[in-house]
Amino acid sequence: MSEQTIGQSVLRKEDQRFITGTGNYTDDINLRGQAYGYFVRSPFAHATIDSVDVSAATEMEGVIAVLTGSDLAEDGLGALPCGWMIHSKDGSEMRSPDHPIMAVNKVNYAGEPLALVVADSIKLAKNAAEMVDVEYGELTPVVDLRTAQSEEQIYAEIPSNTSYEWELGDREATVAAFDSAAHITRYELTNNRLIPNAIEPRAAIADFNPGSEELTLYTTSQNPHLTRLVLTAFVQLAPEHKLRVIAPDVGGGFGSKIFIYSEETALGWASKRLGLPIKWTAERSESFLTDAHGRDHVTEAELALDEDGLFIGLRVKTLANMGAYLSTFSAAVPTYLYGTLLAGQYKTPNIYVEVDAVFTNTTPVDAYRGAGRPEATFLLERIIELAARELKVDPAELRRKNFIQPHQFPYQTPVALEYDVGDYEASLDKALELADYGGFTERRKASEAGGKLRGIGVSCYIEACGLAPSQVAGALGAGVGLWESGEVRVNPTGSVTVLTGSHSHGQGHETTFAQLVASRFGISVDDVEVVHGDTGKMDFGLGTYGSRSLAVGGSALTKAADKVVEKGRLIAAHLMQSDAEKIDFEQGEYRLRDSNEARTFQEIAFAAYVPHDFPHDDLEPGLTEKAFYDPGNFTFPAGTYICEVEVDPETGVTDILKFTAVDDFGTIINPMIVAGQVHGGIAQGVGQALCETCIYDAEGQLQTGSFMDYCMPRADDLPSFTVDVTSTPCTHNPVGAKGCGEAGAIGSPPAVINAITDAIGVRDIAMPATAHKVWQAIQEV
Ligand code: MCN
Repeated sequence: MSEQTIGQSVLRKEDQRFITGTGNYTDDINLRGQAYGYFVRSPFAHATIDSVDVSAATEMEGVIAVLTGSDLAEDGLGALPCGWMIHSKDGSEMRSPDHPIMAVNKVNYAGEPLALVVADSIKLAKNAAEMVDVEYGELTPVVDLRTAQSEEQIYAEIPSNTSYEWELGDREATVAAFDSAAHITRYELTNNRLIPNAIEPRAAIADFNPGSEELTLYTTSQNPHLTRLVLTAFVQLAPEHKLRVIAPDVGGGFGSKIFIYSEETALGWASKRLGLPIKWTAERSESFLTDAHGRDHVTEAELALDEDGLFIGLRVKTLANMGAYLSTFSAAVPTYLYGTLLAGQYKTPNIYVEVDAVFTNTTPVDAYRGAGRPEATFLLERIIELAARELKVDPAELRRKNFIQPHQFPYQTPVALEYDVGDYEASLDKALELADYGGFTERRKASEAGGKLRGIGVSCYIEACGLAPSQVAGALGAGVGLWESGEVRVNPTGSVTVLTGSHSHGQGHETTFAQLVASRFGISVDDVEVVHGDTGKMDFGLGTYGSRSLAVGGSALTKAADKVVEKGRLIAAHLMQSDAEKIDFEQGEYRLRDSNEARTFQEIAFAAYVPHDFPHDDLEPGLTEKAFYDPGNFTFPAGTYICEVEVDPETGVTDILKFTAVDDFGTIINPMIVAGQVHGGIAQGVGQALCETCIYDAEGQLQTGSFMDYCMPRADDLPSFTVDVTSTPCTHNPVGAKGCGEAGAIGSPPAVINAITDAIGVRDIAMPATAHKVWQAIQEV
């Protein structure tokens, strides 16, 4: 049977088990003799640890051990490293405080773990944790990002609480552009701190086998190989070949499960030390306190325009909150994932950005869906909106006028990136049409007649996905390569097992990667099984983040599948007693050109494993191929989002009436999955714009530590989205695909805020634009 499913909305294979409750999440796994871990955490944001007395807890029945940060330090384990080195503008290396797995002398954020109780049940472990007696010496916490650089030092070795002062772009040229500007628009903004909130909290089971000396860590990871590498090479938890990391079904991550955290690491160490399996599953309140948070910027920006309304310069100064420590990828987020995106879809010739990365006594901040790119897009799409209003021109047309044109690709921006391809006007036009932009004035009148305020907001985003290439990433400070591995194993009956180094935790790889490989071989998607998330099964891989999996992991699989096709051609040539050059492979058949002779893919697979008459030296049995793919560049998805809102002036409640998204993801494997990705991303972006925000009080206590206080968007906060696509296939990967997993979260916040400010007639409103804030703003108009 021949099947071509690329571009078809094949139903998600994995959903069968997810919706029938037969998935296998970390917390579903139970091992014989397993104990339970519970962490003692600091109640203070900033304090010395003067003493830790574990005696009462240790004596409790059912308690196996109470292990402290000091025990861990005695065993010689290293600190948790940051995997990206950033240099300040003066050339110095970023400053990074030691990030202990469990705190020993001092705690630097509320919730930081300092001891691990291991007991026969989770209830016993929790009770015993209450009995651990810690004496703290309270210190003044640094909480406010705006003043943190002039407050008391958190770490003796880090002046001004500043990790690095980074810059990108040509300062002098940008100053000159501003000097010649006909108009300058200024904008100060806060990009609010978010808490990731994946449905499945982090969890782990560490299982040390004293016989084989192998440590198996089942954990909710987006990148099990990276976890293994960091835990072995840097933390010295175990030798690399003795540590197996398995990330089974994972219920969402949105970035927060990329990082190497204290809890999973401490559990692995404790399992080795005690010689028994230990399980830990975060309670939701622990997730709020300890999963790396996202965003949290304070920015001043200026856009310079000439007399024709062309952008001639952009100047940006950002303070980025890093929290108490540099989490695994945090250093790259407000720098190479942010500053480099400030050209957006526009020809702005001069851009200069400065970023100060600042420590505070708060939970560490790292990549969260979009990571740096939503912050860049928000800034740009808001300041352009403001410029359009100041100049009294249509915001959509001001954007159009400044777009990079299709004939200008490849396009080198002034902030390091080279965009390979795009057609921004095509997406804008389609979105304007789908949103009926032209009919807005009439709709506004209708709303006014009903006592409501109506507004429309446009946002044209670009993002860089599939971080690449390794050489460039390395030169910019990355501690790892950014390629991906793939293996295609054709079984003797012609079914196929695909092993990938990327990881699916909601993105549907088991379907889309199967489509990719099945289409190449002309076989059914049902005959392809995608395996991921186990360092014991597949080659080293880099995992999933930065919407890289299809563009990088899918490309590796395409390369491996191509190798299989070529090997199959040799086998077919042998079977049909001809030359490989005369064999065509199409629609699942190897056909001898100009003849009726053919062999199916399945026949070739069988022959590969039953090589009774293979020429001994020339043809190896088997039909398995591997490939590693290191991309030549990022992929650059881009699009236009339009949000239309109605605000009730009596209550300040915003109702999103229509949300239109037109994206260019290049070649699309599964339109339904891609639309789902866009829907999810928009929901998160709308959440940031309307209701989500993380608040600390002056003592560094998290005020939004539960779903009672941290408002997540719900289905009834959202309209039915209108999503569509345009397509300029990526020019440098074999699939032609660009990433889609973060676009929605990147493009949507400025569209929502542009719409609300348009509706109520104010210049700005800070995210989240809650009903209270909107109502207040209306009173002040
Ligand atoms: N796809 C496609 N055609 C394209 C692009 C992608 O068919 N042109 C498909 C892919 O094959 C894959 C899905 O769309 O099935 C997403 O692909 P991609 O854009 O490559 O992104 P990743 O798979 O690398 O996923 C990472 C991305 C990120 S960075 C975050 S954060 C995020 C997101 O995906 N976290 C998610 N989407 C998520 N969705 C869920 N349900 N849960 C998360 O934690």
